[in-house]
Amino acid sequence: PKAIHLKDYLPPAFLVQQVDLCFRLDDHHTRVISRLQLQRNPARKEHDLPLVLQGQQLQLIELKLDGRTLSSSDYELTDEQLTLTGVPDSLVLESEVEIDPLSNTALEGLYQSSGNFCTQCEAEGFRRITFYPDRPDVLARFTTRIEADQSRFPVLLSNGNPIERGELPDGHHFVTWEDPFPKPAYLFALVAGQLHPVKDTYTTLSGRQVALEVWVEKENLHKCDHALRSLKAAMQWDEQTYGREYDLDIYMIVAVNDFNMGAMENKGLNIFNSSCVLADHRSETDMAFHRVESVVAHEYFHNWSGNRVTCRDWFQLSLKEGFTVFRDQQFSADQHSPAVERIQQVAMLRTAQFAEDAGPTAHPVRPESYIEINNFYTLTVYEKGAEVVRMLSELVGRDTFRKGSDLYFERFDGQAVTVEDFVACMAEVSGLDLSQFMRWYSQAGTPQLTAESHYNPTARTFTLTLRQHTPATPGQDLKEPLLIPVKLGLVGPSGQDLPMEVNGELWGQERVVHLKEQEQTWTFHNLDAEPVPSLLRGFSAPVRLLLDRSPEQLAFLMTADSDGFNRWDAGQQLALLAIRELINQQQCGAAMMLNPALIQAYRQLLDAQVTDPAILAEMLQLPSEAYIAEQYDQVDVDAIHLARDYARKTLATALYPAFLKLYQQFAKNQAWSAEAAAVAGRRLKNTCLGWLVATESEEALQLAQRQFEQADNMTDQLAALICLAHAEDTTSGDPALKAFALQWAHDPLVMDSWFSAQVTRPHPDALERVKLLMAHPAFSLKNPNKVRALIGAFVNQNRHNFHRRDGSGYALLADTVIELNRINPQIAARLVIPLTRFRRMDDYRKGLMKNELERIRAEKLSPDLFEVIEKSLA
Ligand code: HT7
Ligand code: ZN
Repeated sequence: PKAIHLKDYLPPAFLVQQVDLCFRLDDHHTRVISRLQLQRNPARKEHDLPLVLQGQQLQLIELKLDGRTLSSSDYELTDEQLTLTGVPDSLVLESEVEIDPLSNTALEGLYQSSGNFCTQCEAEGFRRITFYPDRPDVLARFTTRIEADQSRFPVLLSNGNPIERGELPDGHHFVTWEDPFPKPAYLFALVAGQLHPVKDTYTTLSGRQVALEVWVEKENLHKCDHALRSLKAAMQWDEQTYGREYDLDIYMIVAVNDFNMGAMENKGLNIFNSSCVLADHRSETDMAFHRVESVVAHEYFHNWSGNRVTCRDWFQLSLKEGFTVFRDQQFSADQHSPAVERIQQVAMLRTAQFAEDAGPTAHPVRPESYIEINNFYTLTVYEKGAEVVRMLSELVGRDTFRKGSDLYFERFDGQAVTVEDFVACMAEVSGLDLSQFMRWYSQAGTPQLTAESHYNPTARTFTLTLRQHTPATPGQDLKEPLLIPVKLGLVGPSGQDLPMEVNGELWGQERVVHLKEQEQTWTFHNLDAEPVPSLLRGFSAPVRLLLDRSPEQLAFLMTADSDGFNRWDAGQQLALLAIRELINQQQCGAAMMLNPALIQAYRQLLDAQVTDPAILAEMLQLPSEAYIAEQYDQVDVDAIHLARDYARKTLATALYPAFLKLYQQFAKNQAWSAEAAAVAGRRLKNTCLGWLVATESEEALQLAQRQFEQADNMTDQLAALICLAHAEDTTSGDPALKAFALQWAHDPLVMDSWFSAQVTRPHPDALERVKLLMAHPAFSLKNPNKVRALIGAFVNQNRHNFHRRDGSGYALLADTVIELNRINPQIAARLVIPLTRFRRMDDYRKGLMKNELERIRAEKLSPDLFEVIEKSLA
């Protein structure tokens, strides 16, 4: 497979005005008849460029040019494309191909899920449906006629509006859909099957009625209300916040069980992984409700940021994804607690995205080359991309950002554009020079930000020096300084924000400073006592902050900082400090002793009046093993696990009565409600239950057992199940696991949680459980949700068991990846990632991991897996 480079971009040689498709659906022999009206692109003046259409796994039946049937000597056909030379400037190309949807386990193009037909065309799936210039800068109007057996496939859906329907011979029927908006082929969608709608309507700001429909299997009809409510909230929010109205008369969401990612924003016909649409409190947790709301909103927001204005090429993926993630994050912050939302986003970014940025597959937010674009739907493109947009909004200010986005949508409506086009709009409306800022798009790696400060009591000055350094990443040794917005404040001894004065200028109590050089110093005047700096408030830039702070300073900021995010972060850093001490003690062979400052800080949290249970629940989470590992160049997985576990047990034992009191307080009056206060209460209560069970007290296990039996909602039931299944006594969870499986055997989404609960347990038998459960009738390697719930959960969330010194965790992953390489290359290439992160492991494990990668490399690999394996072994 060969790499594609951004620098080689050329506009398409031909444009498509109109596409008319006809599908004759059949399990193994679907016919796709296409009629393309094509024209030479005036932007490509070169004479006689050939017409190149992509096509994969298509059996060509017939090809006609301007009505004349072509013979095989009239064109060149390979496994990847169809080339016609010497064609006129304007032409009609008709093709008929046959495809085999039932054998399609890659879940790209047209395939079947639970007996229903569906499509996934982003990024390059349309070429598996018909011959087409399958690139996002070719926008065309589509009509789609679908013909199928009426009893098996009563519902036939595609993009846009239905314009005709009727009966056909032999029990068949058809529906024709017309999408008035020109779109790239990656936004095409088709669904056919036995599905049922839940309907609603939305009246837009300008008074247009939009029909809303969520299509699901019959047994899931009771799980659609939350998605519909979320959709309406998102539609209203986008009108109010970005001035964006919906443009078609109908908006459909379809839930399917087999899906490679979360959801897909096809024009007017979103297709969703059922896990991101369905939500009922008896079977889905509060976290699942939140995911449904944010994914529904995300896909809806794409209607403008992605569909109306799309990407010129796939290198610009973050143009739509980074911006849309930023938009869905803003939406969630407005619907819930902004501080809690930010804490959860950053916790994920700092572990998973930072790890990606430090690993062998590190790439810029806008990559410069790829072999398989599916490998670039990453945390860097999505989450770091959203951080880059957030920084832009911080730099230009919220109101100006809105002006910039208005300009962007207006200027580029109906076009396929670049990251430069977006940033240029922000520069134009703000008057800022954003040329240095563009480096955020082109430089990979997480910048390190070092801070040093000095207080001079005589001069009453405080100097703050910030230094930036971005470590080398594969293929990028030298990094230039970035423009880093650092939001900061100075906290005085009694906990108040101090007014800041710099060079005679009054800055107020909070300011975003622009770090542009490698090193910059600011001097603050008129300070009577030494302040504690509060840096990077709200996590104003995606950087690693390196700052020496004492446990006392951190404990102080934990209560005094006026920034909610930084209060939480001070707690995280304090816990990290204490856990690092425990790791050191182990590594020197000393007995572990938890720093009393951490116990004291937790005691203070627990003793205070609970004003915000949601924030308190976040404050009471210890840093994850993955985040702890992120702090080390050489990772000692066992020491990390033991140290964190020791910290947890010590804190739990020391503070048992306080955790119990809080648990009991929030366990009262617990009839389920969707209210924010109830959600926060459940999170706090279940956090406390986790702490209580960590002590292994009989009382705590009984509380968990009682909660498990009495719960009227999945949040409480699953939290209790996990407590029991993860308890030190390896068998204490078995009866509950059994009962749970019996209760929920009919619901595949709940069974996913059941799989995960077992394979994330800390016990040494976790790996054997994975193997056992792979043979369970509810498990299938063909279903990505199952793969993620079982193998994904084990390798990503059970680090010390995955990294067992006998290498069996690595071997299990390699075996699975080899099998998946044939079934679903996209999923295989994602699943293998933990194995590629061997560089920070000890030499022995490094050797084992590399051996497994070599074993995979010896197979006949898909381009997806080839790219990841080659990069990691380079
Ligand atoms: N734009 C979509 C990205 C996507 C995808 C979705 C489902 C299956 C395969 C996919 N490949 C790429 C999802 C989104 O970001 O909204
Ligand atoms: Zn998206």
